[in-house]
Amino acid sequence: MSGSSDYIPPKVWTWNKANGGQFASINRPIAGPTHEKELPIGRHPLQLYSLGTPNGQKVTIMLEELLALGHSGAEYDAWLIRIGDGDQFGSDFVKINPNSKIPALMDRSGETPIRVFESGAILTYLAEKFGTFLPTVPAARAECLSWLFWQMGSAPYLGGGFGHFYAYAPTKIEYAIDRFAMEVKRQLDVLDRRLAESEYLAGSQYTIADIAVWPWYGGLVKGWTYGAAEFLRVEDYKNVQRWADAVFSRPAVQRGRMVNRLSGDLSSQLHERHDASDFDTRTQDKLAAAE
Ligand SMILES: N[C@@H](CCC(=O)N[C@@H](CS)C(=O)NCC(=O)O)C(=O)O
Repeated sequence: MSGSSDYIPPKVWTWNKANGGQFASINRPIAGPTHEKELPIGRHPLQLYSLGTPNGQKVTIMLEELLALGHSGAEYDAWLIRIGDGDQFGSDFVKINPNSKIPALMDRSGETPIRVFESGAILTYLAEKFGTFLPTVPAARAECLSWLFWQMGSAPYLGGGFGHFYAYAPTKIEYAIDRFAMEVKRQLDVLDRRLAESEYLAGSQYTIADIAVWPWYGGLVKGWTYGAAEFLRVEDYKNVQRWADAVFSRPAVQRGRMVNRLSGDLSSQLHERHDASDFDTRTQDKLAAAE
């Protein structure tokens, strides 16, 4: 097995700023703001500061689903936070999320603004505020929250573990890739077995559990993530494939996936969203480009 077996950890770890990794310029061993920066505030009750990564998509999908149900209180401004440029370390952003990660939400609908960070907390907050996508019957609610928290605990192995070492690390370390590929395949099998017995993760209803899990694991089985579809043989997970297609067929999911997105086909990127009509503008741009 190939690896960096010549490395012996020193007695005390020190911060080697030039370790060469893809995220070397933004990763730090300390928290807190690096610079003063005011965040913009739009006209809607909800102000979202985010980026269209899987963690960011969870919230924009939820907001688009709420709007599709007619909840006008879910109108939102989605501002772009460029994590590659260090926007997450700006003073105003850190006041909303002391953990300096997207997504971060400010609810300005009441007298006192309410901050919410961590995507799972944001989904739960919105589900409770609007009374939907989180079952109230105890058994179904427990199932929904179990899968929601499963996602929060599992996705770091997929993103920070497998994705990091397979796609981003400056050297390919067989031990690390092997360890995390095994875990990700185990997680896909967990989902596949659940989705063999249940239409959606929490039961027959689409809930915030599906909204949280889909951007990570739906994207993975559709071959959108890390260029790893063949390596992980994602076509084997038939029930996850069926569920991923069903979730992606929802117009709100397709809209939510576009918001704050900086990669992929240009016509699928809506860098900021301040009005429902912003999506139409995108569609018109697409049609104009095709002419
Ligand atoms: N557990 C967090 C994870 C958030 C997260 O990892 N966000 C990433 C982008 S996907 C980020 O902001 N990274 C910037 C950084 O680490 O400095 C959540 O679910 O909200």
